Amino acid sequence: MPEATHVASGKVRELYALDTDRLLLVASDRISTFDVVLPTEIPDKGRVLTGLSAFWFGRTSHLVPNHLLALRADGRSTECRRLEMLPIECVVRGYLSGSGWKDYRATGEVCGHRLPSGLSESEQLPEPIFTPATKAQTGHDENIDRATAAKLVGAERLAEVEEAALELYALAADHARNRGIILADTKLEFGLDDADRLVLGDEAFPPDSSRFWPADAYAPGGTPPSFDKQFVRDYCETLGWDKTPPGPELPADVVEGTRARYVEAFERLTGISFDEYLADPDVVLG
Ligand code: Q0Z
Repeated sequence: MPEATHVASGKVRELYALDTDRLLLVASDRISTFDVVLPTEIPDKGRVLTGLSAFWFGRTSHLVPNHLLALRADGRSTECRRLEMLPIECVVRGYLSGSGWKDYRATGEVCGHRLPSGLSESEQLPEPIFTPATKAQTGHDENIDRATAAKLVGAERLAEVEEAALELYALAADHARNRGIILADTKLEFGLDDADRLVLGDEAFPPDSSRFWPADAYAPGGTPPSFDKQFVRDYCETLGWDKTPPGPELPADVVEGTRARYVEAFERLTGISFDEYLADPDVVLG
């Protein structure tokens, strides 16, 4: 891609600079499970994630402006405004899972939120909570309390970010729930534009940075199946793999089943056929 300079690689995405003000985010078809990128790709996964993100950017810009400038015809690349990213991950949790469940079990709190006693794993919280985390360069993000987050971004900015993140989550979780999907939690990233205005960046509610659970299989007191990755996880569990790199190749039926789940998530959440998206990605922008 001669018109762009590569600036960063994520586990499953690449970031390029188009010029001083614009970046290109490219979502690959790579998939990770148990934090390991597998050698087998899921066809169209990057397009599903890009299309879903763009769908949410289009439907939330009245709440918070976002970095999206344009979708490319390949359906997997997003041109976006270059921001000065805030040094925290903005996690919102409506359900008690992952590191939230771990912290709650150990302390009764998550990021300084004291929660009712006796909650089960994956239980819905009385109300969604904002649980910021540090951005770890390697390894896992670490949950932090409000005072630590305020040191990183300032108390005023933190209050603004918390309000924005909670509003975004409420909108997306309500929309998803009406389509049979529980959005258990999500990780958002914000940045500042050249006038220091708060802007939503990176991705918005793709299954890679949110927990999606099928509502019809949900029950508290365990780990509900993941809407998108459950076939991959189940297959990996049959292998006795120790979850350290390299990960296993996936057989064709696991690839096909997983692709179908991604496409189903896209179609349920957007109400748009995935074929329509492939023909013209801008259909998700409404
Ligand atoms: C996003 C990331 C990826 C590796 C930087 N609008 C923006 N302005 C400035 N920086 C970013 C964005 Cl989105 C930005 N990342 C995350 C994405 C590969 C890392 F595709 N890093």
